Amino acid sequence: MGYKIPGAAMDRVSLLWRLRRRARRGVLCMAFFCISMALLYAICAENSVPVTDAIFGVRARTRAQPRAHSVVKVLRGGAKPMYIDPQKLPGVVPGDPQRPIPVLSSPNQTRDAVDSPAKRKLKERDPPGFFARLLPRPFTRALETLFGGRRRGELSGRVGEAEFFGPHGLLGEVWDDEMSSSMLGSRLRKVVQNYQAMNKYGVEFSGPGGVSSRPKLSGPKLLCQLRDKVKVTTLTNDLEPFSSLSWAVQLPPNTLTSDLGPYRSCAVVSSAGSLRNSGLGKEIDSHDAVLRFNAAPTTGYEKDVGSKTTIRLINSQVMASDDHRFLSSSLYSSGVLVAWDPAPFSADLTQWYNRTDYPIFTQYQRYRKLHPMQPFYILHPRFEWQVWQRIQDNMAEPIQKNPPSSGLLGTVLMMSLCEVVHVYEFLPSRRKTELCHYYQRFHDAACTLGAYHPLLYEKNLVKRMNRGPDRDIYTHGRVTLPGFGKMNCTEAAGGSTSR
Ligand code: NCC
Repeated sequence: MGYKIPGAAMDRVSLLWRLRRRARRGVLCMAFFCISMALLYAICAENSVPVTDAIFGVRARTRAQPRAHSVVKVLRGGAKPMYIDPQKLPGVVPGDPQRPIPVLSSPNQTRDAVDSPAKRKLKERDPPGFFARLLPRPFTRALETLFGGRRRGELSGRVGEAEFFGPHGLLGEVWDDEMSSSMLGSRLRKVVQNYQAMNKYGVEFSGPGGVSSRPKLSGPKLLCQLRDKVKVTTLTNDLEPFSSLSWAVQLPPNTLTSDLGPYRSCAVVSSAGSLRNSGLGKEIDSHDAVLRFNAAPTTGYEKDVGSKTTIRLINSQVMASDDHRFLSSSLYSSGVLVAWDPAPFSADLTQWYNRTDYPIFTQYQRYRKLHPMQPFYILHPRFEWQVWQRIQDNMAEPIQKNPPSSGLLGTVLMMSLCEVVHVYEFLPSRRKTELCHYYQRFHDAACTLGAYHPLLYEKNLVKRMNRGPDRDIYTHGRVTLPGFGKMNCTEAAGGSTSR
């Protein structure tokens, strides 16, 4: 006689079986849902930033981004934020001080003569796999997203950031002065190209730049061009339309260059993450004047960045955003303040005054009431566009039609006040890292390579103008530039290309 399952037990077994079946279906549905979401993300995300920016404007998007995490502030209207596991950071790249640093670019090499090392590396990179070539791009992207291939290099797309910044990264050992947007990964490249096409400030440009046939000037000639064509100037209280406004008295009567300097030696301290563990603090403080940017602190970072701050150059976003507590934070209340805001290319002051990117003038007035004795200047927008023009004239491709970063503006400002200027970690040293700032913990290649600002090209220009050896860049992230007052431009005009 066979064993009979009693009715109640039978019910329980079938109930269990049904529950298990439902659970399995549930898991399958969830998996299907996750895969569809990942596919959707992979297909849409690549275009979402430029499209949102084009339709609603950069500020609308940045405002809409969550404020809780500082990573959203990586780029002034730049690329999508990314989150990276700090454990996966390439971190400090150990360098051998005894090893000669290969000179990756020489002042007079022409673009066509040789491919740059970065470009060569790009060409040598593994071709895409067989399956990757068969599958349409959205599917390969989806697979990358699903299996984590994009997590590290979200902004640079095809090329992970580790490949840019690591020991064998595309950035090489010392910045290559022919870096171009084609070397960026697909995502960052798209953001950059988007800004190259967008023209928010009405840039009108006709110069030798933007084409590969433009003349490539020697370092000394570039320096003299910069000196002759760029005038560092700030707003004064006698300038229209300010002179007729009730608060004009708050503006200084003289320009910054007539009030400050000359200094013998100056340091410009970028905010780059590669300043961490640099031990450069003492060296930086040994300069007669030190310029820092935006919200970059010194307290707690003295060993790496020093403690002296003579001038702080701040963008209008810092003045306006609640996060920075511009009016109340002690970070801003010592030294000389210099502020700037992107203005129309025409540098028409009335137009700019009526439509600033951020409320620079309202904040300026409030701050001046609280700190009437602190010197506080506002850069004339003509200056930012003159610097932009120098970059564009000397590049082989059209650059972003947005003002240069505070980094280059501050460097040129110091060149007009000092005999010699050392710029730290603007051109990344052997410590190069995707860590955005030395004082924050978020990672984004765009901080170093640019998105909104034409930072990539700014760095090309600075590399060409550098008078110091490549070793200084490699070990200290240090660039040496002569002050405008110390330049011998008759020699440069005679065609001298020597260092
Ligand atoms: O990041 P930021 O710059 O304040 O850095 C100051 C200057 O240091 C150089 N830098 C920085 C980081 C890095 N990894 N490499 C670098 O070479 C750059 O030259 C940079 O200009 C700016 O230029 O004003 C900028 O300001 C920030 C931001 O507004 C402030 O940090 C305040 O939060 C911009 N980020 C955003 O707008 C979201 C940044 O794009 C440019």
